[in-house]
Amino acid sequence: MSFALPKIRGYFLGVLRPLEVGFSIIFFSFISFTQAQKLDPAIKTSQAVMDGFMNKRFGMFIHFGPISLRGTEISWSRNKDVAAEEYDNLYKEFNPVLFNADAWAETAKEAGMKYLTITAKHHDGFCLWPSSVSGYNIMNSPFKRDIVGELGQACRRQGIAFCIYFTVLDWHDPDYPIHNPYDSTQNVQGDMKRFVATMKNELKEIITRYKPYMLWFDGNWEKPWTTEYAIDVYQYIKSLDKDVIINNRLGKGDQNSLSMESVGDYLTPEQRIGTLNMKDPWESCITICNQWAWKPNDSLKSLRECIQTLVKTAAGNGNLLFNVGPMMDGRMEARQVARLKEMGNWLSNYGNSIYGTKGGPYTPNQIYASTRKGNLIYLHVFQKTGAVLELPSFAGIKITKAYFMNGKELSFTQDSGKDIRINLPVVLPDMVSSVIVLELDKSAELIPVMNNQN
Ligand code: JFZ
Repeated sequence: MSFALPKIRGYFLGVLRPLEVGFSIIFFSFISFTQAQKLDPAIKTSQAVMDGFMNKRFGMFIHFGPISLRGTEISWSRNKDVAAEEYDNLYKEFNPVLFNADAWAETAKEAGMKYLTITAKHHDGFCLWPSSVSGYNIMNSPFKRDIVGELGQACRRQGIAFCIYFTVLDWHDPDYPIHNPYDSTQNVQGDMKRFVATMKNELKEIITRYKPYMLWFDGNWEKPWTTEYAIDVYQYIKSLDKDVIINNRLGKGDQNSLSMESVGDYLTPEQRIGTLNMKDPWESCITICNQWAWKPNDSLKSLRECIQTLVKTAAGNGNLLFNVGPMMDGRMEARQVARLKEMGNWLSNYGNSIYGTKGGPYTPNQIYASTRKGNLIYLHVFQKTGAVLELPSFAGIKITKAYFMNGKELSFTQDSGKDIRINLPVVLPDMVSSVIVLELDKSAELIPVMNNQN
């Protein structure tokens, strides 16, 4: 808004001489201007819908497209590892014949994931659905099948909420002014008005045809995209489906906060676990390997790292969108599928300590993290540092019982003014993350967040 304000100020000061009048007009025009820049709160996604989303805690992110033929990063390798000319022609060979939507949805289900987000269109502009708006789509590849549609159906069969990733920048579309993020001399005039009109038509197709639960926007940082466009698109989406959830990368501004500039419902820290936040909903997107799209022999995170990432995310009151990049033949890598299954096994034992919980009251650290629900605190212990686990106490609330989840009771002390002390056995029951349940005499949600360090 800083770009438009001087204009308004100059105009009014030139016309109206008395200073106070001038200032009050500047003030009021500023107010009305910022209001024009803001979303009508009445159309924002409801609290009930957001609560439903945040209760899910664990979802699958899928980055997939013709670039899987090269094994380099989606969109970002265009003009870098792969010449643009070559990259933009990969779709002619894109034929993932072993793609099986049910297999992907089952893998997500078995991992304990409750939602799934597919890159319908990434920054390279390729559409994984049969779009009547853009010809650069899956029907012009040898595969000729609606990957987005088949996956949406499979997710519904598995009871997984189906979500769609859609970028607001498109380095392939001639109407978009930037074609090569690495070389500004290739920037052209473009036609943002027409580009946004195209985008809205694509979104209309996506929303009416696939009924996504959530839209995961991205690519908001480049200059041609403005808050005005973001507000316009948000309003447009809500006119088609008032309940669709929208992440905060539709608007400009920091992905890690909900600011004046942000247009969207929740924060999106990337490749890191978000910080504990009891106020703003958030979702960390993190890769199971290093690259978003499939890369041969990419290093796979250990089960320990996968589980602790999920636990620390829930303990910070956030969701985890865990990314898998399927191979060029349409299958997910067996070792990644196996890792996801291991996560699902852990969740089948300890899922109650993750789904539908709130984060806190303890701030996650190297030794432990906690979640809470009703009068229970779920204490996740990652490692043992001695025979006793010491935790800062809370006032006015008593622990009535402590036990390992699905296991034996533990002795503890909670004396006023002193730390809580829980006596641990010689060996913790779970190698990756052991869960101790603390039963309280009041709601655990009454406890303020504790800034415990270790
Ligand atoms: C974005 C995408 O660019 C990335 O490919 C992936 O889809 C991820 C989930 O989201 O990540 C970013 C965002 C911003 C920058 C780089 C990667 N940036 O500003 O350099």
